[in-house]
Amino acid sequence: MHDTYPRFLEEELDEITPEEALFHVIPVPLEQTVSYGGGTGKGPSAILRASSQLELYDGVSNPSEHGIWTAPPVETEGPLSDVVGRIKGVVERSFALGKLPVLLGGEHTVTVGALEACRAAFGEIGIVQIDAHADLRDTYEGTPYSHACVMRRACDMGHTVFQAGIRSLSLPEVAFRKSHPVHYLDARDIAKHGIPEQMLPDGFPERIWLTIDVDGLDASVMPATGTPEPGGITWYQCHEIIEKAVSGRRVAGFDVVELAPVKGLHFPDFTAARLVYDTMGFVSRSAIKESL
Ligand SMILES: [Mn+2]
Repeated sequence: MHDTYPRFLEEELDEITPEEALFHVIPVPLEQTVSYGGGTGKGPSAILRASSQLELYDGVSNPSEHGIWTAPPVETEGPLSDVVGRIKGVVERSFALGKLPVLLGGEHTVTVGALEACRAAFGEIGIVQIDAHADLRDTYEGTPYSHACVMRRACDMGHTVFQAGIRSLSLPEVAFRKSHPVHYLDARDIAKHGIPEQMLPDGFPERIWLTIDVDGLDASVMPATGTPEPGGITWYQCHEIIEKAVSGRRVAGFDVVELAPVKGLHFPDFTAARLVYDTMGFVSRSAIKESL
């Protein structure tokens, strides 16, 4: 069966043009470097289908008032350098319209295209990552475009990284964090001490990209992902991290990646759709608005 790509919240919202929408939802069904469990290629389609079950009210506001447009899926066949270039191009088109791209992965590599677009449009910015894994490897299984290398590429581009929820690191990644501008709030520290009032360090860039790997959440909340780790953050800790990351900052865009749907288990798909919509809510309420 072919994956279908309905619009985000298709059953609730009338179709609008890219110019009318703040949020540009961009499905990127990339699955090429997966190293453990597969299925991330089906993530974007599952999120879009599950989004039809969302309520427009997110508990605080109606994020859809700002307009949500859904792009056709990005072509993800072919060499990864080409795929990353296509993602960069799509994100740049959203930036050119003054809009906020929302990428649906797909494996975490999709973020590399977005971060290249950020660099071209805005220069060096801050990257806030929610994840179980540091993703700071230089190469993994022979490619620099592996999902395990995404934040290393961000550092190569000169972006400043803040990572939250991490609980899986290689020894070279531990060393890299000490010698580069990588800030972190690991899952172990969140479990012990919670999330500090001032979460991002002094001097962290005002403009950010938010990248949410769903495996940052605990597996009891999010079992549908390829490389699970025990001891993840809760749903409301995830909310708190997102809110503290975007409050008073300029949000270039965000992505939600690494959902690997499990046949017959639909709650994780809905959880991912809700995460996308709730993040739109935090961004539309708390971020500095440039393009509303
Ligand atoms: Mn991860």
